[in-house]
Amino acid sequence: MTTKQLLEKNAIQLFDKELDTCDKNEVFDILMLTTKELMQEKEEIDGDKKVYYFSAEFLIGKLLSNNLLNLGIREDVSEILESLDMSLSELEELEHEPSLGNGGLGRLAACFLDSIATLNLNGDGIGLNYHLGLFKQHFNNYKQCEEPNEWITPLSWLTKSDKRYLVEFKDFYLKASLYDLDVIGYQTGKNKLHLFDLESVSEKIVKEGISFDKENILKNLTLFLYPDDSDHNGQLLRLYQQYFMVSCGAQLILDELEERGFDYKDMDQHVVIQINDTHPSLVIPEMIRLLVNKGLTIDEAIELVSKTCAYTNHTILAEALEKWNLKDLEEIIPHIVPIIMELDMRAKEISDDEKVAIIDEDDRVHMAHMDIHYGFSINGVAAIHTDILKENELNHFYKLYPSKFNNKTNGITFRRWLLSCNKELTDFIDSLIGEGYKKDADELEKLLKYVDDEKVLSQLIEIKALKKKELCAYILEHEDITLDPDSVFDIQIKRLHEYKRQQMNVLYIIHQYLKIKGGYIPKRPLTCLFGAKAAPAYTIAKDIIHVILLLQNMINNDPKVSPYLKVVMVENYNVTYAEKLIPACDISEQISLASKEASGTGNMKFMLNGAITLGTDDGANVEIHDLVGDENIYIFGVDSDTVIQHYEEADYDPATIYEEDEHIQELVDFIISEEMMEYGDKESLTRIHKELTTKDWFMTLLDLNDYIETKDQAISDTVNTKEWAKKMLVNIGKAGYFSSDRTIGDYNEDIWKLR
Ligand code: 26V
Repeated sequence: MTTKQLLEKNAIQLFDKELDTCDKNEVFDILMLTTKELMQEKEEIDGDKKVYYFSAEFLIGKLLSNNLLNLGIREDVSEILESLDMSLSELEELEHEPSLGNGGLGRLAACFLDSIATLNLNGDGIGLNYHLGLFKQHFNNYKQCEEPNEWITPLSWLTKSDKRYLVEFKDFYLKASLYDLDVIGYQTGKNKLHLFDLESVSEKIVKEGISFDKENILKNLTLFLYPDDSDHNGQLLRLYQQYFMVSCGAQLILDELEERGFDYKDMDQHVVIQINDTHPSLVIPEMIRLLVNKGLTIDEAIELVSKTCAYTNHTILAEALEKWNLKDLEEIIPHIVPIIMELDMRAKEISDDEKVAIIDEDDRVHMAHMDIHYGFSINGVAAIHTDILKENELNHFYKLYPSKFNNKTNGITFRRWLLSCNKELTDFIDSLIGEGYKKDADELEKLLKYVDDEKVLSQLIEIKALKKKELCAYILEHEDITLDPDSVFDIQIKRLHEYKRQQMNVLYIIHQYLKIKGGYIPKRPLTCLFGAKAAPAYTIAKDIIHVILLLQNMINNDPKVSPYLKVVMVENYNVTYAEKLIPACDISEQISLASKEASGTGNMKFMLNGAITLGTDDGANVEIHDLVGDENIYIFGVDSDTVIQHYEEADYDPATIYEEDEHIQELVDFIISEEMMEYGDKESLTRIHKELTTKDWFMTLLDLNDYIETKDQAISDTVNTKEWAKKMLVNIGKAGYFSSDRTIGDYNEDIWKLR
């Protein structure tokens, strides 16, 4: 049957109507069902060895357009919809975005699933089906409020499987159910994302905002991703979630091993478990326990699991490296404790250095340490990050196990971050270099021969202008703010965290505002866009959002300033929003304190869409810098060695900078000025002011002057459109390295060895 015939059949089946008499909502349902059916028909990828990617997050984004693209029928469907006077993009608006992730870590997992399937590798994702996922963000009174995010609709991509798993806790068992999502590769077969769930969970227990009874595990277990853990019950709930996920995942692996006809004792020949950050680390003791139950000796089980598990580290921030109190483990999963103690004892035989202990003197269990002792591979996510792990943060481990350490620089799937979100640029690239780059991203380099071709350069500028206009329309509709599409679009979109330094961007905006107030007329107007969610219990991050929203109100409503400067913080930033923002960006803000951003992946998405990076030599920015050269990137700030030295010597003092630099003082003090206090919350503004002038743990003031100067330079360079377009072209041409197909190829080559 042709796609059209399938749609017509499903119109009758669902609504007992002819396709061309259906309305938009009906056509959406018909299209969803048809796509799902076509995906079900796809052949499952198989192979002797299989990777299981364990992750607390899978930030998969909307799937309709992506699935159509990978099935190879997107153009077909677009034409059919046009004949019905509808467009794919308006139908996409009807899809709810799955809310199963928080930031880069979760989005990376989603890109990886896409690439694993595209490379025809046998590999599934393992995670949880959070009913309300990450909270939905609202702004009220210039502050972030959190609401439940109901994303699961009756007709969704999830398919309930008939598999059930029993998970043992101290005083009870829970019966898990399983929901599967098909993951289609680009013109290849399919894998699965397995999301475990608990049927007794109920959204009804959610009270005001996102508060709920944290002790009612039967009803709350899979409600939220990262439930508030600022109290003990919240911490225990996260532990319940983690163990539930890994126990189900481990049981699924063993079941599949048996179904595939393999002996448990050969697990390492047929299975790789990739542990995405430490949230799934309990899979190590759980798998050992299950294997012992199957009749293996503890020695055999430990050896086998150690040859099966590999760990990816995504951060050097100490507060994100998880440690569980042994007492809490005893309270929830006592049957796991003797295994962890055994693992700890054996690790202490290898080294008695407290720094590499699994259980420390305070009886806390260090999850990353367990991963490193009992995993066969430890990787960082960008070259500089892996170097810092080896030389600093995990140096003691590196000395013990040098050959376990390796780097896998992150990547992004070009299917979503170019082909889907920027069709105009995609078509233009196709017309210049053909379509080979869609399977082999390195072929983008062929673009470089056009670096002096004026027609090509002006076409690039035109496409950017078009995407900016589209974004303006979207922002007008969703935020009710009118923007100037001819202004420079400067964008910072990422989780809100002090180390990412949204506060530094804020100080630049104040700098620009005060200059314009003083009579300065900029050569080009500037639009500063932000998108970020702050963790609900992270006070300073919420203070930063408060400052941004106050500035937005003050600046956009000031007739003297707003023709030259506008600020927008978009509400509920998510994957869908990113897909609109990234193609429209001129300047990509990647301004973390050097050494702190493990990789970043937004930086890659922006580059691929022809934005120029303004950033520090941190994370994957370093590799972008190497690839495009000094001419095509704006780098500022102290380097990671200097930062690490400041921390070691504890000699950074923001108070001195604040006192000695009048301009910096003026900018920082503006935060507590009368203008800001008029609508602002005094407590919040005073707190962030104090933080910057006394602690400034992420050295904002140290890099501020260099940032202002470099950003001014970047903005003024946009005036020379031809030169700017050259930079755009070089960035696009050099982005091939950051395809997640390359990254997954590297994982497979060095770690998984699937074929
Ligand atoms: C850790 C924790 C620990 C306590 C519970 C809440 C929570 C939430 C998230 C995390 C993970 C932080 C690690 C993370 O997201 N890292 C990001 O990973 C990206 C993909 O590798 C990378 O591009 C970003 O630079 C890095 O910040």
